[in-house]
Amino acid sequence: VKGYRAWLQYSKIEDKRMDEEYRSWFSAIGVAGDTSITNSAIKELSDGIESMLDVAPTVNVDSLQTASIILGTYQDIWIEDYGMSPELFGDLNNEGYVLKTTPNDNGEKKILLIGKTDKGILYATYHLLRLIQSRKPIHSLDIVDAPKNQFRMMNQWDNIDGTIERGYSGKSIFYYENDFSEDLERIKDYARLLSSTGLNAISINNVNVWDVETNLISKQYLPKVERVANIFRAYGITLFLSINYASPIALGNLDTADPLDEKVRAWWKKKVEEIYQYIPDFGGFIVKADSENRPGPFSYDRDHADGANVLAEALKPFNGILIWRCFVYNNLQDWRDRSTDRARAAYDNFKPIDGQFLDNVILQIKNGPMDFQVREPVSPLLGALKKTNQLLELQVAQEYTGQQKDVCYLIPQWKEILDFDTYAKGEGTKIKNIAGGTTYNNSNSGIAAVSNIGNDINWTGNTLAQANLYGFGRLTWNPDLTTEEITRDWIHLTFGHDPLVVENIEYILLNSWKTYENYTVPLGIGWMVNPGHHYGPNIDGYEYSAWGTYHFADRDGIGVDRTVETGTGYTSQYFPPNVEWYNSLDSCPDELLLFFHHVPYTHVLKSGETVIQHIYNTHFKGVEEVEDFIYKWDKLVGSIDNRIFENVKERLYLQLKNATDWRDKINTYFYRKSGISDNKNRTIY
Ligand code: BDP
Repeated sequence: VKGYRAWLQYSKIEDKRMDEEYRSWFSAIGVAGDTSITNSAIKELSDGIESMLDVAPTVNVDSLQTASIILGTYQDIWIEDYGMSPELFGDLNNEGYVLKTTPNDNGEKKILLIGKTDKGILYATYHLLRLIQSRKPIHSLDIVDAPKNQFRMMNQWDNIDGTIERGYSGKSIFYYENDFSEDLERIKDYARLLSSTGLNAISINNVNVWDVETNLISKQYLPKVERVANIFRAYGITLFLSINYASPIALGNLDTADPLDEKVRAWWKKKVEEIYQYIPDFGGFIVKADSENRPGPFSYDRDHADGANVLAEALKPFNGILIWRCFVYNNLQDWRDRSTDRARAAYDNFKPIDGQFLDNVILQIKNGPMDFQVREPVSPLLGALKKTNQLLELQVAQEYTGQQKDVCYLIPQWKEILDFDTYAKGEGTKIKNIAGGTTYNNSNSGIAAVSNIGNDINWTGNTLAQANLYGFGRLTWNPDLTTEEITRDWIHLTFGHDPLVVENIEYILLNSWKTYENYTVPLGIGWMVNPGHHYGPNIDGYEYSAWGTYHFADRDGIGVDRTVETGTGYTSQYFPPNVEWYNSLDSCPDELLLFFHHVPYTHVLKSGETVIQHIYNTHFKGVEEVEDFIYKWDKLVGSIDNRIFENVKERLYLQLKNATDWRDKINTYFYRKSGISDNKNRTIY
């Protein structure tokens, strides 16, 4: 099924000339080394080639002379024979590779896939397969590539009962009715998808660890965790688990989980030793503590550093990593008290303890200070931690961005985030440099994201949402890739090369984030969603509750004053000149205006429109744009797989309904609040 294969279609090459050209390169595969990762590479390569070119190259272990495709690490292959110097590999990180085709003057064509380690061989293999699927020439390849981020991680929010927190594409592929799923093929195919984009780490259970999931680190489940770890290992992906901070109480029968208690410390040490007996290369733990009612060190009057370090210390002898999430805020705040501001929370909690974490701790920080809204400023904590490892957290799952019913392609958003200049170490200190570890010389850093897959046949509910998963991986490997490159690649790999197909899908994807923003929440204010499930409009849904997510709309104006002088002072958490840029009404960018300032509806934006007119205009426009998406999609009937066509079409109509609902509710609400009519006299109820 095409939807299932996602971007690993390996469709038959129909163009005769191309087919012959490609074929001439693939007669025999020679491989040096025999690890589970090289075996995955060979399998992927043979299957891919056979499926695209109808040839089944022979595979010869350790006999490279006769081979036309050579796979190995730079230490296992006599690379000088092929004009490469070992120094080339000296500078390359452990996952890097060289993909090279040798000149064929003597009629001998050879493709070399040489990794610094076996992981590089696998990434080179996917690269080569991608080139062929994109119909790119391969006769004079000379590619040296390596990932720019050390951790490239996927966080599953799967529960053992098979449900997925914020899952929009069926149930878990990992668990079934309170046990592990027996469908290991599906997990393997997921590993292939992830590793083909360059991801190298995964946590396989929800960050909210409830009673049953607490047992994942017990004998009851560890053998099955091991089985899953083995699958991912063969694709270069390291397995992590989310843990319950109160495990010493829940599993160890201790009367405390106080991180400074000797018994607790000893318990974690033993527990970690036990885990490593099952999984010798276990990645480590991810922890959500003292957040949204999850237990943590605060109960014992300890801070987050104490909390994290006890675990890090236990993991240290095994080179394990402790990932501690910074999504910490008071979710029981009083909406009438404007002195607390949820946006401030991550920074206020963690900045003061910068430098107190062990070096195998990484703090995982959401991209924005609130929670994965369609538009947020970048979290000021990123870059502010100068002596602590950090991991950027994104959400591929479309919790607040249409839940995989609505199309919302997030690569443009992530590009903006990665290219944001924090000025943490002067001009040019971009988020991508911080995540990449170059800014502060972090050995442990990178990017993680909440997964958007489930057991739907096409993985992501809406087939177009596959593009977010694909793009996340590619961007995480190399944040310098452009949105257009990634988008094109994804379309070619998934749908082929029909120009109209490429053009229309590209159009829909590239415009979808802006469109989604147009018909939902204006000018960076966020929320206004239905509480709980977070789909669809409910302007005051969270306005008078304890979550800290307010818009403060009244008859005169709207927005949260986060300035230093009259507001919450949140703007001061940025480095200059960003402080001033956001703090001053004059320079604050339109798209974030209401995040930072409370203004009258008649305030004139940089665009020249008033706030109220902007609200009306964007909401009418958003719906029209969805209609346009439907028009463009309909043109593709017959040109793409019918099942995919119908799947997306059905969802586009759901999106239209949603967009209309948003438009009508938002426009009506603000019309009634402000009493100001639309200057184009469109119907507002
Ligand atoms: C919010 C989700 C909630 C998660 C939480 C988190 O609504 O389900 O548990 O983030 O990241 O976005 O921990």
